[in-house]
Amino acid sequence: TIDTSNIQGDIISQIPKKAQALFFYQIKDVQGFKQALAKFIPFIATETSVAKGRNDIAQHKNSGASGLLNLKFTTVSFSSKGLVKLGVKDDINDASFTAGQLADAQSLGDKGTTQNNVFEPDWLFPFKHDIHGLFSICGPSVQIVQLELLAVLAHFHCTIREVYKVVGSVRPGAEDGHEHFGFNDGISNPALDGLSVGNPGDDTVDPGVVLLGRPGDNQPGTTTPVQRPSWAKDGTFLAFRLLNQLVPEFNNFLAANALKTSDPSVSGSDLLGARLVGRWKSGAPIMLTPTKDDPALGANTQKRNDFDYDLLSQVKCPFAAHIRKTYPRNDLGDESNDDPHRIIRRGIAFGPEVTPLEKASQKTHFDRGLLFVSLQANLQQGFQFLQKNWANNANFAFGKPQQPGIDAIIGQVVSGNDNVGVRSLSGTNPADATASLSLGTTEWIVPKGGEYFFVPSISALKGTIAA
Ligand code: N7H
Repeated sequence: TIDTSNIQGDIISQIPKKAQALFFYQIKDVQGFKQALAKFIPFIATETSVAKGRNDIAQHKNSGASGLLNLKFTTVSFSSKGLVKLGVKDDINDASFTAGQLADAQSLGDKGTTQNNVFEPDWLFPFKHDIHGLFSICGPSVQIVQLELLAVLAHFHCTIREVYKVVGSVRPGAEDGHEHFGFNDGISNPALDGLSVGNPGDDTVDPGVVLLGRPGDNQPGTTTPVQRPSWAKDGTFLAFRLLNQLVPEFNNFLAANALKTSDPSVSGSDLLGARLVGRWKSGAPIMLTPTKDDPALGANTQKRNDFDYDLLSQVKCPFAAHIRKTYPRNDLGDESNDDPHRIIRRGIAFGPEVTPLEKASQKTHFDRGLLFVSLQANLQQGFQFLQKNWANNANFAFGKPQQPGIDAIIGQVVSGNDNVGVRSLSGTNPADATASLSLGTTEWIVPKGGEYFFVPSISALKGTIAA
């Protein structure tokens, strides 16, 4: 059995959140920080406290009480540089974590410039410099998470220095839970065997796909466990990506390339959007409803994730639709072949709604997008594999009658990679699967920074990191 009070919140099950502050910092005073951290441990959200919070929120709702329950959930994680700074120098055995995400930016396909053979991505300044740690604070409103962040910062006081801060929040009204392009998000995540129960169609994977040191935390392609220091058990790696989204430009592209529809009630740009993502804006999968959205299906947790793909046909869903690239289901043969490459996604939207001026000018003026967070026990098998080997690789999934092309949403052209070079995909037009659609030169998702973090267990915080 696994002690869920030893595992930080948001890993096994999602923290109930309407807003989330992410605070990136450097550690200035190691001893002072360790002392402050030791005292802070009882206030860190765990799977157990999150489960209790979720119950309290449900009871509050059922009692008919007004307003949102004022519950905050803080979690802590550290970059490789942060662990070293804190004197934790054992090899955790994940080369990508140790190198940090900046070293990875070019191979992920992020744009940038090369000078004297050194690649510098077009990231925000703070992400091009050392980040040691991350506080994440989830709560029922932007104001409440901001206030809670002030309290956390007062506690750590001058032991740390801010590097970057961003506050995400769910979008207003009916857009709650939808990302900025308008699509319902957070629908499909794997369940962890023995720890969580999914909805029909959610895959159940070994706990070690996410938790270090648990069954399934294996060397790629083997059943040999990865060697981890004992304190790393029940922690996970967090891949953070600050992803701007160019919403008016994306909508403009959909309108300019609108598909012909047989049903006059369906807009051709909505159909194209759905085929690029693999789901309609409601969340209904196009495999189950290929010609028009079905909002009741999009809201039906028992049905909306329960489907497979047509292995040799793009009529219902393009091979390179975003959700097909990032979780190919039966495209990989036996579904267990996906297992090492499953991630838990816990992102949230950030930035304002599109303004009338932006809509009219079809040009983004304000930063908005996704604070992408994925959790996995192995960064190369998880986040990186999805981005590099699948999304960016025009030939994936292999063995299809047409070359799939790159992931229509997150695919990035990597220079020097033979498999890519062209931002296009096939199968977007259900009437002609062989036709290829050029996505043009404007990438609608613009990486602005990121880092890899380790989310330790409570016992690792007590016995190793704060000690
Ligand atoms: Fe994606 N989007 O709005 O288009 N994603 N994603 N993602 N994504 C998913 O099924 C989106 C990104 C995955 O299990 C949905 O829960 C946007 C990265 C995976 O069938 C939508 C951005 C990576 C899944 C979006 C973005 C992934 C998934 C459908 C960036 C990994 C589950 C909702 C701004 C490298 C697939 C759902 C499955 C689903 C969108 C980023 C991966 C709507 C806008 C960087 C594994």
